[in-house]
Amino acid sequence: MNMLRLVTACMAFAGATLALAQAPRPVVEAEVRKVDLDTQKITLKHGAIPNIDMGAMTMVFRVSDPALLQKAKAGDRITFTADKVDGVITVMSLEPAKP
Ligand SMILES: [Cu+2]
Repeated sequence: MNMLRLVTACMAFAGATLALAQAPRPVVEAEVRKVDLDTQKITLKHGAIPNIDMGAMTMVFRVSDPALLQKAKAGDRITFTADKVDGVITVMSLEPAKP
């Protein structure tokens, strides 16, 4: 194995290790704008989501579990985590904001 190949292999291994050791997803604050039970989507006015490089905005999210939609209604303040699942930004967890 030449040196370049060895270095490349080492970097690939380090990358895989980093992905496995990924920190927990950051918890983000948001205000619920709309909950759509038919399409299982939720519209959030959210703060920055650093793990997916997203700034604050209002947008529609898919949810990882339809049960999450039962925890919130329009106007609620919540905290949530989001990640890309199969390339689609998805709400992974959702809780009412602590007062
Ligand atoms: Cu967004």
